[in-house]
Amino acid sequence: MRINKQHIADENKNSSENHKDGFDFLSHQLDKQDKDVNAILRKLADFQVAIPSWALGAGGTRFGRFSYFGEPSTLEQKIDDVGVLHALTKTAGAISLHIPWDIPQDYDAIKERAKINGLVFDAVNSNTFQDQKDAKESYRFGSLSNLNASAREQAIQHNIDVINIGEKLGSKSLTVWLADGANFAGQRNFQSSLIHAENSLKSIYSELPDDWKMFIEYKPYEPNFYSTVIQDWGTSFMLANACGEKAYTLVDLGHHLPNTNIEQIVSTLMLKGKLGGFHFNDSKYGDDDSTVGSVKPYALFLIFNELVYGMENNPQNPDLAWMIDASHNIKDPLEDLLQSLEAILEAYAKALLVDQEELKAAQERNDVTLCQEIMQNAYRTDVRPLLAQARALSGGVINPLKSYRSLRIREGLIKERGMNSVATGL
Ligand code: LRH
Ligand code: MN
Ligand code: MN
Repeated sequence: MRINKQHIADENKNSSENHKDGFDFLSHQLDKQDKDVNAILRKLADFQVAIPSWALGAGGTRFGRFSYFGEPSTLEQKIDDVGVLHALTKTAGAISLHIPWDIPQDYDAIKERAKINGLVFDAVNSNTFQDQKDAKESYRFGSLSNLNASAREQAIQHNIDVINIGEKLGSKSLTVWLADGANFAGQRNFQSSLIHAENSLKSIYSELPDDWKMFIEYKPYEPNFYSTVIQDWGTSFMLANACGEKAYTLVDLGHHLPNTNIEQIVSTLMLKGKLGGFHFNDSKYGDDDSTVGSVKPYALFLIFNELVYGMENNPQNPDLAWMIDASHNIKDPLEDLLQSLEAILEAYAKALLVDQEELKAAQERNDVTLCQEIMQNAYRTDVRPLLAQARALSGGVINPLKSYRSLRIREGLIKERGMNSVATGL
């Protein structure tokens, strides 16, 4: 089912009275604080988050996977699902493909499908963490850092193939995440692993088109549980510098050890002009990939505060590639993504409310209490009417989750695809 303008108008008619009350109250309050409500609305409306093709089916754990009814089983269907999110929110205008899970068969048809849904192709993601059917070499002992030169060559060539696929779709960036590492102490020589990884990344980088970027994602552990070759932002930053100016670090929120100060990492990378992309999710324990903002919303706000500061003060850092990287085992994936999009925009809107001038002045006076008050005042503001207003002005719905249910989207997908469809991917 395709959501059309009439659906949106009908949905908004039902919610408009409540929304108007909430928005009028909030914009009046913000006016009194000298906030430029229209400028905030424009920023919210412009903010676009890519949806990864692997988030549209239910994820799994190593113990099992429970498919969700009406899951998309083809790339076309995945694009349609992102189209649903975008039609409702006007915030999800891009899809990020994982190769080889989503190799297009007919490029023109795929591009047309994306266009109909108002989507562009964001970063393409390579996959050297699974052995592919009929592959000559195995990645059992690593890919870009494997001791065996021909396994490294195969992984390099895969990344080049992914760039070529992305070029045909209009993508402008490649994201590399390596599972390479060791499960046991003594298994690998750290230095030779790093040297191989660096040389392999340089070989991929040398094939990167001029107007492309390469994002290097880091992660401390999993699937390897003793050491990971690109374990932290420092290693990623070092490798990005070794590759060149089109290479950047990518921060995935779940890829940190507990209590890591992610906002400080963001700030340092932006100062150095090397933050390229961002993967949103949330977690309680490790790389849980749960709904954005569902566990640590204040931490997300603090991260956005640094992102907003960087976007305003660090012209040396390019525009960022935003993506949700989450995958679930039990919830309706589309409902979950709607919740994540809302949480991202909420944190962004709150960060936009931080009075940077006032904060700077309080910092200079070492008025620690006031510094904290300024942050918490912004955080405690209920900004949801701003999000709804930005969405409605852009042609989306006031309340996406409510409309998703009242338009019976999942029921329509089940009718179309059946109860037992299975998404490709994780
Ligand atoms: C690794 C990761 C990375 C991958 C995705 C499938 O944990 O977050 O971004 O490409 O999972
Ligand atoms: Mn990620
Ligand atoms: Mn991850």
